Amino acid sequence: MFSFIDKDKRLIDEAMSTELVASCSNEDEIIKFMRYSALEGKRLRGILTLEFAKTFGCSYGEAMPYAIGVECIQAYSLIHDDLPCMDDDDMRRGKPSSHIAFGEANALLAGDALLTHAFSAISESPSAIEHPERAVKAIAILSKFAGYRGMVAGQVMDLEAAEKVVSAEKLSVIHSLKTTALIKAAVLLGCAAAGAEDELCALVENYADGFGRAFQMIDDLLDFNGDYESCELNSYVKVHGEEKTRADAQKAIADARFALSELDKRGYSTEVFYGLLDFLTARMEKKV
Ligand code: GRG
Repeated sequence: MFSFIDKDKRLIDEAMSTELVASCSNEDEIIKFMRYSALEGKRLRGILTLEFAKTFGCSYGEAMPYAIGVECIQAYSLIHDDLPCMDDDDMRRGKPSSHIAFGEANALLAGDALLTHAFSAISESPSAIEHPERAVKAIAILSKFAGYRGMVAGQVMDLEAAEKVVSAEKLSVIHSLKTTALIKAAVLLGCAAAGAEDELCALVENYADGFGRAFQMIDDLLDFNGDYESCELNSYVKVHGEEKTRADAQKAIADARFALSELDKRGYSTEVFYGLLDFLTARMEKKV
């Protein structure tokens, strides 16, 4: 049912593996640390980039550096998020976190190197030579949504929210910055790779908004073990309860579907994007 996800994931995995190689012996160690964390994951953000680029007329090959860019940012954020000074998690993507495997300093540096490489992947791509304005736009999008106006701001607020009870309104802002911002960046990178018009970018951003909200709610549902006492203060389930979280996730998916229907009306092929929403629903129902 989700074979297109597996196919795109394989393409991104191969491209990341080809991208992250040492060009001289000085780079061996840091490349090893980067590859350890960056060659894993579901690749949902990279898939969004590739598929929106394709929908608006750009080949997978041309769009791949943009997908690599967003996946490098994703990998860096998870390495840093796992550090003892942040969420302090020993396991990530089914294996020991970067700082457990290589020590805290090396994990910090692997994250830094992936963060900075995201911008090299885009700016050194063939697309940047042919369409420099698309690459510049993509870099502006990625730095805005991943930085202090997006994911990093969300992380700062999230750390605070882990310590004290937060209002529903504040939690919604935190999740939109911490999680939805990078998902918006992913879809907008696909638009930028294809040089899509602003009107289309706005519709696609609406899709990402519903997708991102649902994604975080479902992540919180999957983390919930049925015990509200031990549930994290900054979890959607803790603030709203399990039943409402499920209902709100369904509503957010419906909002994303509505955004797609606007693209349908304009004649674009959107089947894969409905498929990705079905994947989120299947995740919520623990079917994938
Ligand atoms: C450290 C600057 C900085 C930011 C960290 C993304 C983030 C901010 C923290 C990660 C912690 C977390 C659980 C965030 C919510 C978003 C989320 C569920 C990320 C995990 O995304 P998946 O499930 O991961 O797509 P994979 O491994 O598939 O890439």
